[in-house]
Amino acid sequence: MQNQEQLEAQFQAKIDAGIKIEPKDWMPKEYRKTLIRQISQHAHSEIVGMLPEGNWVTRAPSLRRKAVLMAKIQDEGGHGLYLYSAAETLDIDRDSLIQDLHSGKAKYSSIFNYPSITWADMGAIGWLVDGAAIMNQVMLCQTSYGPYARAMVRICKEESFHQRQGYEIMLTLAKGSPAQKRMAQDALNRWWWPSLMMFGPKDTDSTHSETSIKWKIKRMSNDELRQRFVDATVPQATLIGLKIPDDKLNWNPERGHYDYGEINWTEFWEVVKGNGPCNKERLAQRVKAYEEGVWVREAALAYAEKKRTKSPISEVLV
Ligand code: BYC
Repeated sequence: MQNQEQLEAQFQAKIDAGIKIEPKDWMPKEYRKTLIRQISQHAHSEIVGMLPEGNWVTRAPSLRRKAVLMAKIQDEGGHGLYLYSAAETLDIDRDSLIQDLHSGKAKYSSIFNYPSITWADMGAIGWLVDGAAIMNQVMLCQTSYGPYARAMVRICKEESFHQRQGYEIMLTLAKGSPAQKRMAQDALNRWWWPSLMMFGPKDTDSTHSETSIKWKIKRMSNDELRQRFVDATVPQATLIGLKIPDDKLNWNPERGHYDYGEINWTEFWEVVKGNGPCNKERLAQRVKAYEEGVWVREAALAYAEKKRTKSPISEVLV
């Protein structure tokens, strides 16, 4: 019989050797807890993240734009479902995770508490929000927990299409009439800073990074990923003639990176605490959808039960 210390040493050796941890493997309680927290928050973000874009389905400017937007929103719903499934492999049931979201106990990404007020916001969300998400999620394809890493591979492929469709909306608006260009610039102005906040608090204020990096749940720190996002996105804005709303933004040849201004951390923590512009509205919409979907869940369960208990004679009679 091995003691706790030996088990932990073997676990860390596996992580260091790049061997994936699978659901039935031994893992420290804290590793399991961290994964449940992060994967479920990620799943909630995908599901709540459908709302700002859902706001524009009926008002998309063409049938093509509408079809693409609907496909994207459906993808986000699918991502939420893979991620809930990945979390369930850690011995937690989906219903309790959803209850934690609805009660306000579980977090979801701060970005989805901002309103989507013009069509250009659909471009900015795809370009910046999905762009930030990919930066983070490409790293998560290498995460140490097998089911999470595998879910991320498919999610990243879809996010990459989402980012391009958003950028294409921005490009079209930026090349359009002066009013359309203003609309694109206004969306960039409003979504830029919240997108940088998606990467989480700065490294010195991040409570989980050190352990998560040790366990290779996270492979890079919040600030490293944020910097990568800034470096990749600034040239994209320049290419379509839009200006990043940051007077301190400057290429730093010594660092080989862009320097950028200070994020408003007071705003970030207020949004995380539930006091952002749309927190209450978003949660109320999710709770309402859940309550209105009771009959669907009951019907699906009744059907599954019927299939399980079906005898050959009842099959003939049905
Ligand atoms: N918002 O120690 P830290 C999408 C919390 S959706 C809210 O650095 P960690 C899409 C953090 O939870 C994809 N809370 O934490 C969908 C912690 O609080 P707790 C979204 C935040 O976990 C639809 C505390 O602050 N992506 O692509 O090491 C349409 C301290 O932070 C935030 C993911 O979910 C925030 N932004 O690192 C379009 C990626 N940041 O839990 C697109 C998966 C931090 O102790 N998640 N907090 O109460 C992660 O990679 C990590 O969880 C984070 C934070 C980088 C976000």
